[in-house]
Amino acid sequence: GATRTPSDSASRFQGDGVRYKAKLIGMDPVPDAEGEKMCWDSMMKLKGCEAAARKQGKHKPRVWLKISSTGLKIVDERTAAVLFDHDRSRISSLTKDESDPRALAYIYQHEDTYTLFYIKMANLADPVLADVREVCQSADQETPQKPAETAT
Ligand code: I3P
Repeated sequence: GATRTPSDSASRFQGDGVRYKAKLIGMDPVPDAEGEKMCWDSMMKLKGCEAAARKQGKHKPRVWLKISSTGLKIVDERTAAVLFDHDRSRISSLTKDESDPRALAYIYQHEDTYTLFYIKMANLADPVLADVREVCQSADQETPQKPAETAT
């Protein structure tokens, strides 16, 4: 059936979790943890770099995006090396690319620095966005950073 219970999703993300075929468009240092325009500008800048690289015959690195209960991992498809290991509690923002249904971006916070990761999925980004949201939301519930909203 289409309904997923919390225990189903918990097991889905346990251990290695789920993995999606993808390519890394690029990474960019950004000044803040979130911000629609900031993310958009950064993504468009990286898209420009991608186009310039392609003109020189370069291809985007092929990776696996692994989503598990601990967070995200970006794994080199060829060598299986873990390129990035991103704890879910430090993912401060997730953006759907309105210009490309296969792309997404997120911001990873490390100490006082923020880096935007821009990723092109082999297939549609929507199910991946839903998975990342699900994993990051459970992190929010464990370590609430904002007071609960009160009805007015
Ligand atoms: C490729 C085409 C693919 C693209 C690939 C390009 O160009 O645009 O769609 O993969 O990027 O090289 P061409 O049609 O001229 O061969 P994505 O859709 O995954 O971006 P890549 O070279 O970075 O893999």
